[in-house]
This record gives sequence, structure tokens and C-alpha cells, in this order.
Amino acid sequence: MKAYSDLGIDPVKAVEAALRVPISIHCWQADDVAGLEAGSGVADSGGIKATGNYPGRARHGDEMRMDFEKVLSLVPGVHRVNIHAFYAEPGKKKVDRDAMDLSHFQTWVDWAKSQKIALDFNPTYFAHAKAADGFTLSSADEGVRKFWVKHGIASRKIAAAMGKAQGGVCVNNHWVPDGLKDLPGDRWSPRARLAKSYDEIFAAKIPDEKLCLDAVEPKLFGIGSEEYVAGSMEFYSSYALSRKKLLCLDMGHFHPTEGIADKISALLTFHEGLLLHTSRPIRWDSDHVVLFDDPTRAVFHEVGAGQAWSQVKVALDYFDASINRIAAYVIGIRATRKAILYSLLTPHRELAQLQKEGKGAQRLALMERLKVMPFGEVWEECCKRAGVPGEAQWIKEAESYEKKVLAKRS
Ligand code: RNT
Ligand code: ZN
Repeated sequence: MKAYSDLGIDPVKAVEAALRVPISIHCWQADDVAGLEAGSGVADSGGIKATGNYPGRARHGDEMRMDFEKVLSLVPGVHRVNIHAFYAEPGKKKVDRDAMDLSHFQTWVDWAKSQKIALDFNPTYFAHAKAADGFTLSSADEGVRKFWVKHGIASRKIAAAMGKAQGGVCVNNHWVPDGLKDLPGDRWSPRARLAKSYDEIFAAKIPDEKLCLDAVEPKLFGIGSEEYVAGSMEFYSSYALSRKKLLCLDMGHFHPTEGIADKISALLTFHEGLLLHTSRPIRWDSDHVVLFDDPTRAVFHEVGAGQAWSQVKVALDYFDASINRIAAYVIGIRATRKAILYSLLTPHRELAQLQKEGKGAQRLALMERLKVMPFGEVWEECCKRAGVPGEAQWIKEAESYEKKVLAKRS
């Protein structure tokens, strides 16, 4: 700890601040992005794919919630849970995406309240017969396009109602898979229709609109949309800026060697806010479990350097079906929290000052010194304060939960 005080950093304050940054836990790692709709389980539809068949995936909402309670007991700090629309629980009747309302998520809302956590939301524009040809909001089929516009509007109403139930905003993130495997004959029309659809979605008047904070998520390519994705970075960056929406940056949605860290200061010079999807691409948008690695550290380094904590929302987005899913959650959530804490322990002002003074060598020297600081000690303190197991202990709890609960699922 003294090593940080010597640098002018108060580690206790850093820990307290790090614990307060909300991390939104994606519900879809629990069941390999299968969803709860009858006949769904189409994890590989719509440009994304969960690979692996490790036993123990959650098979219904109750198992998901049970798993989340275990996960929440092993991760320090403030968390939210991020629900996708196809995790609706309408009971015996079936409800299609265009007709969903808050009542279909009441179990989630009640559960969140019991856990004292807030929810975020996502419309699900994939894993559906009307998304089978790869186009939703940008579809040339007017019936299909309208169906998804209705779903978008429904999602905003649900998010706002969730916001009302929890007494604070609910982030509603829109991602569509729309794109083509091979060379398009027309790159223009789908983009024009995509903008038109979003304009229709956001024009609809909904109750408690202020409690629904909409974000839009670009992507460079996906499985089956290798050549063309209508909702590219340029498209959504321009859309979000001109329509005052949050822009979502997913760490896996760019060229394989392109990071998002450098984009943060550029975008926040103009945008009001960003939603960050922490993820880990390996050679493609593979959604590996997030680690406390250079790209993740770099993202939160930039947020800290710009003191932009209030302008970013942090959410996780990955799904690995090849390992214990509780551990997959815990590793990624803890890694994200570590990266937040690491940034809060960084003397950003001093680094900026050294740059201003043209002291390039001193700047590099300080950066190198930071890497050998006793970060682990502060992290253990962070876990202790939050009342969760330390780095050597939590995996044992995940193992015993696997033995007792997960191994019994078929
Ligand atoms: C897909 C996007 C999107 C999804 C989730 C399930 O490439 O990253 O965020 O992963 O909506
Ligand atoms: Zn994402």
C-alpha cells in the first residue's frame, strides 16, 4: 500500500471508487445465448456463436437466477444484470417479440429487487424466424422490417418500465445482425432502411422515456456477415451522435488487432456517453472470457485518464460454453473490476504532466514502475472490503457449486 501513497495515490479511496462503478452482468453466458423461448436454443444464429458443450448450462430462468446468486457472492462491487428480450418468461402462453411487455419480465424484476440490483435490457433482433435471412431492421421486406420496429419500441417500453420499477435508468442496447456473407449488390439501401427503422423506434412516445437510455452497437463483421454489416462503426457513430443516443463499443467488433481504448477520447470529444461491452476476441469476434489483460486495462486506463467514469456504462459481453459457466462469469467480472481499480490507482495527472513537459523517458519509466507495483495487495483488500473471497479462494466455491448443482443438470 505504501508504494501507492509514495506516488500520491490513496489506495483506500481508489478501492472505494472502484467498488462503486456498476458492472452490468450479461445474462446470456449462463445458457450459451440460447434464450428461454420454446424452440429457441439457436445460439449460432445471427452472426454470433457460442462454442463448447461443457455440462451444467442453465436450462430455465430459475436456474439462471440461482447461478447469478452464486456469481454475485463471488464478485466485489456494484452490479447490474443485463437481460435480453428472449429471456422473457410469459408463462404458458407464447408471446412474440413484437408483443412483449414488462409483465413478461416480472420474475426478473422481482428477483432483481430481492437482490437489490438494477436491470438493463436488450431487444433481441436474432434467433427468430423473421431474422433467418440475416436482415431485421434493414430488411427489404416491409412486413419483416415493421415487425422488428415494433420489437424495438416494445423493448424501449420494457426498459423504461424496468427503470421505473428500480427507480433509476435502464440501459437498452440495440444490436442487429443485419449483413451479408458475400459481396453486396447494394450497400446503400439496407443502411437507409436501418436509419429509418431506428428513427421510427425512437420517435414512438413511451411512458417514462427518460428512464430508458438507448444505445446502438456497431460491428465490423460476424459469422455469415463477413463481407458486409449494415450497422458498421461509421453508421452507428454518426447515428448516435446525430440522434443523441449512447454509442456502444464492443471490444470484439473491430479488426482483429484493433483496440477500442484509443477511440474513447476521440468519441467522447463529441458524444455524450458510451456503453462499453467488455469482451475478448481471438482472431475473430469469439467472445472469450474477459481477462485482466492489456486491452482491458487499456480501456479503463483511458476512462480514468479522461475522468470519464460518469460518461461510460460498463457491461460485459462474452459467452464460453466450453468451461464452467459460473467461473466464466466470475473471471470476467473480476477482471473488469481489476482493470477499473488498476486505472484508479494510476497517477493519470502526473503522466499527463510529464507529457506536457516533454519528459518522454520519465513518462515511460513511470509506466513501467506502475507495472511492478503491489496491485495484488490492493485487489485482495478490495475483495475483503466487499466481503467476497480472495483470488485463491473463490474457485473452490465455484468447484463445489459445480459438484453440488451444475453436474446434476443434463
Ligand atoms: C453481438 C453483439 C451483441 C450480442 C448480445 C447477445 O456481436 O456483441 O451485444 O453479443 O446482444
Ligand atoms: Zn456486444
